[in-house]
Amino acid sequence: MRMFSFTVAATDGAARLGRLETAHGPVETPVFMPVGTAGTVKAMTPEAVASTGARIVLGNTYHLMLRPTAERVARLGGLHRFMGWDGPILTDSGGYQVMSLAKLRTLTEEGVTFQSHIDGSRHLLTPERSMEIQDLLDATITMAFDECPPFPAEKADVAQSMRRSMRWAERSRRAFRERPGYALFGINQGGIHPDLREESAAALKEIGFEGYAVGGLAVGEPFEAMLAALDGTVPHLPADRPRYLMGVGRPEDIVAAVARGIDMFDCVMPTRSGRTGKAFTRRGDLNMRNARHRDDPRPLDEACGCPACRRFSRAYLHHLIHAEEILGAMLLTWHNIQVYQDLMADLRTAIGAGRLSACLDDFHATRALGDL
Ligand code: PRF
Ligand code: ZN
Repeated sequence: MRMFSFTVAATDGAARLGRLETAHGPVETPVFMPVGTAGTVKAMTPEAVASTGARIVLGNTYHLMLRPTAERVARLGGLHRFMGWDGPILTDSGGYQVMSLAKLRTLTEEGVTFQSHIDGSRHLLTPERSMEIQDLLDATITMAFDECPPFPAEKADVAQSMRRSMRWAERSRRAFRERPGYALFGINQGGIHPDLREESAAALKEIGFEGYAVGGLAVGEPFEAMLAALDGTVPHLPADRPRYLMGVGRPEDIVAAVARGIDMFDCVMPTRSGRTGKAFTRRGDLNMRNARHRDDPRPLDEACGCPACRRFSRAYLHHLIHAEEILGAMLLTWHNIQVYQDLMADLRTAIGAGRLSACLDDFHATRALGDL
């Protein structure tokens, strides 16, 4: 049986080049995990996702418990078989999505009751039920059940919320079914308050997890505040365990967080914005709806090896997006995931060679050139 492990192969300042070993294969870090909320990375086949270099995807407790239900996924052999992805899958625990998507939410010490955004049916999500659902899904990496306070919020409220999340983290650890090659990650909370972040880190370390996530960021606070919160959190997390910054972010957020010691990321940005016509390139972001692309025979990004860039012009992609053709969403999603995976590969190479700061300078200089 393959055991779950994390090894750091090289460091460069606070940044680390690492490797996760899991029941579903290895993952090199720093890593970006495409979001596959409802059992699909939207507009992508699993083969297409893998072709970009992605080795781990994210799934969501909240969406899958409502439809098609965790019990049905389990009867059909688990989420890997169900969605045709045999690599590692990390699932988020549900609380965060309940707060942003569900109706009529009631939060108590026990957990959160809510009404489905799909059919209005009532549900209760607790740390124990979240662990059970993620186990039924056969998640490679299970996330502890937590609560993410809104921003801005009173410090006293953030403290109370964080302490409840730490009690839920303890209940999550107890309810989690241990299996070789599988892992449970705790989630640090505490908003932008360094003392609360440190208290949260100490509580999580005391419980003990295979990895540590930083939650509660990228919820509307300024970029500088997020970086300050990371600086006040990461040094308190165990150096020998993977660190995951949840829901982040834009390429510039990711490079800044990698330089501060974060190993794992997920974000809907490359997939969601791909479906609305936004393309990420090394020289910055392009809105492919814009009329300036309509006669442009050039590829989206000369340096990109994805099918959108190898075979098609900006003019064609502009046309597809304008005509609301499904292929437009597919190609831009593919391209955006490719850009994210190439960025992560560049960061890993740079850390391994001890030249991360040159890589960051290059990243910012290339974006400063702009498009055209
Ligand atoms: N908690 C969980 N999932 C999350 C977050 C969190 O705080 C965030 C915050 N950006 C994104 N996804 N469980
Ligand atoms: Zn491309």
